[in-house]
Amino acid sequence: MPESNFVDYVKIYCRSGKGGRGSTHMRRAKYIPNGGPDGGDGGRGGDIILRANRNYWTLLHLKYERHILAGHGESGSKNRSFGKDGEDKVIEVPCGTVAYNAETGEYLCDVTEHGQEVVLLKGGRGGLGNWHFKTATRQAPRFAQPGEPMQEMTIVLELKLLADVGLVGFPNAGKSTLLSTVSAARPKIANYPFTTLEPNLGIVSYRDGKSFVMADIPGIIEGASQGKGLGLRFLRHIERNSLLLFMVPADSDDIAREYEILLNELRTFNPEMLDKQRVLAVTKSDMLDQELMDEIEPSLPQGIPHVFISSVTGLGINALKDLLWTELNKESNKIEGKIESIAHRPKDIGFLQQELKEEGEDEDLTYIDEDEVEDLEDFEYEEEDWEEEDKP
Ligand SMILES: Nc1nc2c(ncn2[C@@H]2O[C@H](COP(=O)(O)OP(=O)(O)OP(=O)(O)O)[C@@H](O)[C@H]2O)c(=O)[nH]1
Ligand SMILES: [Mg+2]
Repeated sequence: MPESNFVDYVKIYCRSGKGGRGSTHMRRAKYIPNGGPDGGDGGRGGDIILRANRNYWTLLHLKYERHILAGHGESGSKNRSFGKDGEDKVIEVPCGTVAYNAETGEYLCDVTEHGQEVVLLKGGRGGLGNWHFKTATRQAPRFAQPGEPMQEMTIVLELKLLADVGLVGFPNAGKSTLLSTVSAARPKIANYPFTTLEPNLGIVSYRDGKSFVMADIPGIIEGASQGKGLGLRFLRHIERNSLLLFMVPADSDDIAREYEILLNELRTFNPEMLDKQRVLAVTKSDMLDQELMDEIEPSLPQGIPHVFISSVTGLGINALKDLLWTELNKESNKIEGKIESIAHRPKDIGFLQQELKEEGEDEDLTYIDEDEVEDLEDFEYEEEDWEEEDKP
């Protein structure tokens, strides 16, 4: 979806800063002929941090910043002076963003609460200066520690909207109309399929100042899991909803069958979607009279609570809100638990490559900084250099 501003999938390259090297300086001053080692420690390299920010709604801003590089630590210097720490880089993302390793598909983390931070890549520690290595038998160490190396990784960020109720239905079922009736959201509504091309969120006010969030997503059709219609990519936005509201219009030939088709597409996308609580709304019920409703009632799918509604006349809207509120507040539907169970899965590598291609995110982002190549030959970095006892 290149021309859309709703960006929910982006690949970026991240690199933390390397640690500054320790200094090997020897003190030299008038009247102090052998001043001994006084080389200071190198600074810490900057971290790459992912932070949830409720002021962002999409990942659009990252499309223009594909390379995120933290600062390097500076080298230590004479007089035991510390090198300056490298600058951390914070990637601000909307709440509900999930990060994966773009090469392996490994799940890295997600951030859901405003202000929540996760260090994606740690900056290298600075090397110790030579004065740390002075011993009784080694008065003038001419070596110091190198800084720890930087880390780099290409990551995929995926936004999964956090809403309480997700709307599921064929195109034209009246999903956007319902959202506009119960919330201040103003999604586009029209009498043709696929009016909605990107998800909309609305806040539904309930009694006594209570509220919940509803997500309207593009319609689903039979075969969506094979890419028909707009496919299933938008389903990720209702993956974390604790409740799914199925919407089938009153004039459908077979409501129960339409419901089964929807269920089946969801199952193909992710079987765990079926663990969620479901409610069925028979929409556009202003086209029915009581007699017709009584006639339809027995043919409705079993084991799922239903309401006849009309966004036009307001029929059943309060009953629907009551039902949604009650279901949402059942202990078993609390969103936290569901997030754990559903979002944290690695991506299969073949699937990931396919997905990157479809999203137009398969460009190679590898980053090489010419200035830095020269640094590597200087010294070998060894893990043992970093044993705790080396520290002062
Ligand atoms: N009679 C009647 N018509 C309705 C009702 N709700 C929606 N409609 C009409 O149904 C058509 C489709 O409504 P939308 O809300 O755009 O449907 P949608 O499910 O969001 O459709 P997509 O975005 O294409 O998936 C519009 O012409 C609406 O005016 C209703 O309660 N009664
Ligand atoms: Mg719509």
